[in-house]
Amino acid sequence: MNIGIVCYPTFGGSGVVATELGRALAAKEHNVHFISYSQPARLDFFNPHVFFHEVSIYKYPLFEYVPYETILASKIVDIVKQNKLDVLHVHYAIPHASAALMAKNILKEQGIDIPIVTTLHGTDITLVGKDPTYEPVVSYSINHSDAVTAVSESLKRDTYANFHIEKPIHVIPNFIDFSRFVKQKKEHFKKAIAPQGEKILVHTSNFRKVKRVEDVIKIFAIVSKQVACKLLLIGDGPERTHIEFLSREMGVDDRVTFLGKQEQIEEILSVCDLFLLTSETESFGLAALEAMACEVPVISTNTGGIPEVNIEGVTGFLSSIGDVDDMAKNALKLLTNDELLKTFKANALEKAREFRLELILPMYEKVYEGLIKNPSLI
Ligand code: GMT
Repeated sequence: MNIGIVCYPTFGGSGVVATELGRALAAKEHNVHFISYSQPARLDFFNPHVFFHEVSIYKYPLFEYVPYETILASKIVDIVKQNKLDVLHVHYAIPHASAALMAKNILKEQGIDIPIVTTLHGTDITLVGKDPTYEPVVSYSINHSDAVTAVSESLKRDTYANFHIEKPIHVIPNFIDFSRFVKQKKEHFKKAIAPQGEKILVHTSNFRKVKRVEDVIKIFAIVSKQVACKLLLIGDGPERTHIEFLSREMGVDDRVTFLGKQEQIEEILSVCDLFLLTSETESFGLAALEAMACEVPVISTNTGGIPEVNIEGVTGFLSSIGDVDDMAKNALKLLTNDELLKTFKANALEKAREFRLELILPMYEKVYEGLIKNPSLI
């Protein structure tokens, strides 16, 4: 198939899923055309079946704000025609789905019918999308896409609850590529971070408010009073300066390392003992799945789709949003009992295997094939 993928190029979850999906489709010799405003973070490899088309922004002096959606729609029209795309898959509703629909209508007038698959990822529904500033366009875009997928049962429920949706929504969860995400022997690295054999806790995110990274610091402050441990913070974003300040204020900055954005997360996860995910809302929690694949159990909130990934008392523990005392208590349960920690590490890996690429990729292929062969079946 010739498949177009529209996504954000950043380290955010939707961009990562889109890129990994494209990479996997290309490995099966589908031709994959990425359309984005810059090269996606994980698209730094050569494959003869992968193509990148940059949406270049032309800013006319009259515009105070660049009409990105218009530029994107025009680019999609061009790419679909030039590359004879069979299907267009857009990740994150805003503004990708509406731009795709505009392109679809233009192409229809030229005798080309391009099926649109929209994947809802999370904040496009739970946070930004349901705001009245966006809601009518998001509802319209979902209802007029040819197929709609959501990354968890929870996100599917939220979409029906917050929007007037008449379309079926297919749940296709986030996935993990075990050829990459696997626990590696990195003893030298572990020694450098925790020379006294301290336990290593880790959090990775885009440091937005929704991640409640301040709770990670609060949990660590409680835990590190009882167990010798270190905290690694991976990622960057608007809250980082505030979090650095908080870690100094709470007197834990000597045990906290800010690693910034990292490409080889699996190498870091390989030396970690616990993953902390404190989000206010989280449609799936790809970061937790990546940790679990590297045998790291998860201490998390119980919001959104997290309970579909992190299983209470099996792969980790779940607490109410903001309940840092409970999350610290749960972390200590594992950090003070090596046998239990070992069991949870094995369980985390076993659960992560349910989301392996080989199982999830055919779900997307089935949606594409169904649309191409018989649009009315989807
Ligand atoms: O806010 C983020 O974490 C980024 C966001 C995105 O769409 O780029 O991530 C969402 O999509 C991921 C991939 O499907 C999910 O695993 C994340 O749970 C989801 N984030 C939230 O719902 C906050």
